[in-house]
Amino acid sequence: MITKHNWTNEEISEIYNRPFLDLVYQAASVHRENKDYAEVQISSLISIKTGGCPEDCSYCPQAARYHTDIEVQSMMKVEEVVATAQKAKDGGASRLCMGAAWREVRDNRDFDKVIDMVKAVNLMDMEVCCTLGMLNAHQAQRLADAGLYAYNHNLDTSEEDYSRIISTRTYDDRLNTIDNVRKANLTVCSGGIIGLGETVADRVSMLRVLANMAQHPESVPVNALVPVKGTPLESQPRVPIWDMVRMIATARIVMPKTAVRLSAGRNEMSVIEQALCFMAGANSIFAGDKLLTTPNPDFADDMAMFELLGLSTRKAFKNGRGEMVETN
Ligand code: SAM
Ligand code: DTB
Ligand code: SF4
Repeated sequence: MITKHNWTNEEISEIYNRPFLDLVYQAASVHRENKDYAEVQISSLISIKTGGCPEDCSYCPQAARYHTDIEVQSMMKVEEVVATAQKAKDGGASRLCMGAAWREVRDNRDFDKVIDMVKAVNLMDMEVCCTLGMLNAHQAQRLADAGLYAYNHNLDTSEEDYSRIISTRTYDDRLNTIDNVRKANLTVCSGGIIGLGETVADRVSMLRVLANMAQHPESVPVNALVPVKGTPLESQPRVPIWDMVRMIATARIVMPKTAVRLSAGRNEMSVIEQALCFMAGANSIFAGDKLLTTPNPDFADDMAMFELLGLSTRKAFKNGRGEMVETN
């Protein structure tokens, strides 16, 4: 199947709105043509700098301006990160994603420390990912030189809906960082959140931006909002599983070679619901009992689920170190 990069909203909307079982069937077929559908990538998250963020992302418990129960914590030590990475590796993770509650990276001692963390985890034969906010080209290159494999920077919602959710930066700021990440030859991880009160047209529009990138992101996380007390979105209703499956299936069809990650929200999903997401083309998860600040199923429960569903875990660097994943 040829990977297409000129999707229209109409085309994507037609896919998203197909009768549910047709949509899942088609997504499952695309998945089987392009991927080992029984292999799931496991990434583990670690919050290296928690809380106190100056941004106003209305979903985020780490924004300083909202009164959530998150305790602000200073940067973790490199040794602590290595110990956590080892636990994640022992639990079956092949990728470690280090997150910081920053608006952007600054060229200071904290960034030097992140560079040391990237080097240390890279030596453990794990794929290293960071999500640190906005980056300039030079900072992206420094991370790449340290051995970073992927950079996560989500679009979160559509361009049209962006200012309703975040006012302290623009969609173009987001796209610009993704561009800097690409130019440094890092793999791109970018996706979004559903359940923010967006319309189906917003979901479609966000998928169109991702699917029309000159090279598709190597991974696309689909997060279900975890409503956190104290944030403006604390009272949002839980995302229906049907919407989660539709979003995953549509992402799978429009970006056939991308790793589609069933991300935040698994703690509230049954194994059957998650099985439907895997059927619809999800082939990656975040595992470990915490996401950044909120709970997630623990490794043992996930391994039991994999056993039950006949899924296996993907090894690190299957497409080679420092190489782009397949041809997106
Ligand atoms: N500060 C950096 C940034 O915003 O890019 C990196 C960390 S930020 C917490 C990473 C991503 O977590 C956000 O882009 C968003 O998609 C996701 N996220 C944050 N809070 C969430 C929530 N309550 N539910 C679901 N996803 C959430
Ligand atoms: C992504 O798309 N989801 C992850 C990761 N990338 C950084 C974060 C989810 C955070 C959920 C809320 C929390 O635990 O703080
Ligand atoms: Fe800060 Fe990232 Fe949370 Fe936004 S999503 S408030 S940038 S930590």
